[in-house]
Amino acid sequence: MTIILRHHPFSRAANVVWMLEEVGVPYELRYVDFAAGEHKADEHRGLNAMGKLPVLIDDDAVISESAAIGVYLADRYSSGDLAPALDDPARGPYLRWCFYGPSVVEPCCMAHASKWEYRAASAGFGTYESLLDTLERGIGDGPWLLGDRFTMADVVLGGTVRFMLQFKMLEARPRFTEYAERLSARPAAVAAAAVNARVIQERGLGA
Ligand SMILES: N[C@@H](CCC(=O)N[C@@H](CS)C(=O)NCC(=O)O)C(=O)O
Repeated sequence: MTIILRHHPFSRAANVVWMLEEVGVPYELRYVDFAAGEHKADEHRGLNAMGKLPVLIDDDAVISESAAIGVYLADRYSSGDLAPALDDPARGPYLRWCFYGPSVVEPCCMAHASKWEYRAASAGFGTYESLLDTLERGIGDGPWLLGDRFTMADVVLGGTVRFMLQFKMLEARPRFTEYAERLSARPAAVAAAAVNARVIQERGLGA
């Protein structure tokens, strides 16, 4: 069975295309028309009750949540390479960075951009300053989150960093922008950008 990605190029599904290109497995895109509300229709809600993209279907496995999709793909198709093996000590920091995107970076950047008032000690994502400093320290001298070793954590968290920088929701510290440039230069990221651009053109979604 070919992997199916329910996709729209202006959604987090665009980053899942990059995940698939890194893993190197065959896949098909199923366009979900946001403008027509297809993501809120019964067919899609049956796969993800949130009515959101992305959703990945791999035979009997149906996975939503971008970070979960990345972890799934790396474990299933790139164990020991894009995903450290279960008994590899690198698996700890790997998982930490995979979860750091959705649990800290996304809500914290949103809270900062929207000027939410909250108690940082109670909110799991803490303060914006601590996020910036933690991320900067995590990237360090790079080139990747695990040093010389590129993993799916770079696609999961790196995709979020690229998005937040693009929409100016993350302070453009040099370590962040240089990391984003390294990520964008990866052949799989270039291939994914071409796939997403093709869909934009085919569907007449360009400006
Ligand atoms: N936590 C989810 C977020 C999914 C999400 O918010 N998707 C957006 C597009 S990037 C969406 O489908 N929005 C349409 C809507 O909520 O109506 C993930 O990481 O996959």
